[in-house]
Amino acid sequence: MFIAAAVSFYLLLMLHCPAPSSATEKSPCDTCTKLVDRFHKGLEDTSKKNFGGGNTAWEEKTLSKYETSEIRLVEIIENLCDSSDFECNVMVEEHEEQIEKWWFKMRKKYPDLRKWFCIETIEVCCPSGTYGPDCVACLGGAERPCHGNGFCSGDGTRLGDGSCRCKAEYTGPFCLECADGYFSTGRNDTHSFCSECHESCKTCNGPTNTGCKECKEGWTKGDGGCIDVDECSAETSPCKETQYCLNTEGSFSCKRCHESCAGCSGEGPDKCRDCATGYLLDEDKCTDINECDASEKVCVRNNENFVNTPGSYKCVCAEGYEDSDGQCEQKIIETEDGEVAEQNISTNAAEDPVDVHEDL
Ligand SMILES: [Ca+2]
Repeated sequence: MFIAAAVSFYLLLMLHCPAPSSATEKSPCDTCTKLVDRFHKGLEDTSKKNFGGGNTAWEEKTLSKYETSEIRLVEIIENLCDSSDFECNVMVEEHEEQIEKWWFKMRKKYPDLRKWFCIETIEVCCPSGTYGPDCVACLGGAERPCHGNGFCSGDGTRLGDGSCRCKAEYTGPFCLECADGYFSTGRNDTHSFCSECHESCKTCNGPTNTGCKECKEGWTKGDGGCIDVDECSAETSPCKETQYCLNTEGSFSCKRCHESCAGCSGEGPDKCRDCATGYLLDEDKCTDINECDASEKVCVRNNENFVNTPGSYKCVCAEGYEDSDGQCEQKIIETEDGEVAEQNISTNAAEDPVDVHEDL
C-alpha cells in the first residue's frame, strides 16, 4: 500500500514538475525530437515489408495496403522508446491518439511529423530561432539568433527566456560587442566580427602589442606597446631561498637550486650563492666533500666500510657482516640442504661458535 502510494507520488512528481532547466537533463522537446527520429527509423525499417506470406498482390488489393496500415503503425510505435526511457514512454502513452490521427488523416497534408506533432500539436518545441511558451523570436531575430555570435536561451523549445549566451569573442545582450581581449574587425547593425588581441593586451584595438589599450598582468606599457615585466630583476626575489627566478614572457617561474647550493642565482652547481652542508667551493663549483679523505677516521666500528655519497657519507658493514645492535656481526647463511653454516671469513669464528640447531 505504502509502496504503491510512493510510486504514484513519484509518477505525479515526474508528470507535473516543471521542465528541467539544467542542460544535462532532457527537455520535453528533446524527448519529442528523439521520438520523431525513431519514428522515421521505424518507417525505414518497415519500408520493404508487407503483410508477409501468401499472395501480396491479392492482399494489397483486398486489404488496405501495408504501407499505410495500422499493423505497420503499431510496429513502429512499439519501437519508439527504449523501455528505460521514462519520459519517452509517458509521451507516447499520452499522445498515441494524435500519432494515430497523423498516420491516418494528416500525413499527406502535413508530411513533417516533427513540425506537426512536437511544435504544433503537443507544443513542446518551437521553430528554430524562437523560444518560450509562445515561440517568440530570439534576441537578434529568428533568422540569426544573437547575430550568429551566441546561443539563444530556449532556442527551438517552449523553454528559456530568449537571452543570448555569447561565444568567447563577443559580449553584450545582442552579442555585438567585442569581449575583453578581442577587437572589432568589422561591424554594422546586423553583423559583428571580433578577433583575439595580442597576448600582452587586456583590451586592444588592433592585432599586435602596439594595439593594446590596457596591458595584461605581467606586461607593462613600453615605447613599442606592452612589454614583458622582468619579475626576476626586482630587488627582492619573488621565489623561495632554495629557488632561483626564471623570467618568461608575461610571467615568471621559480626553479629548485642544484642540491649542492644553499641559495642560487641560476641552474647548476656553478650558480650557487653558498654551498650546502657537505659541499665545498672548488673551481667555482660547489663540490661534494669526500669525508674519507679526512685526517680523522669517520667510520670507527670494526668490520665497517666507508661509502661517500653526494653531500654526505655512510658507514656500512663489510661484506659478510650485518648490523646487529649497533655492531657489525658475522652473517649467518643458510645452505642449500637446510643446514645453517657460518660464513668462513671471520678470523674470530672459532671464539664465537654458533650452535645452528639451537638457533632453529
Ligand atoms: Ca616576465
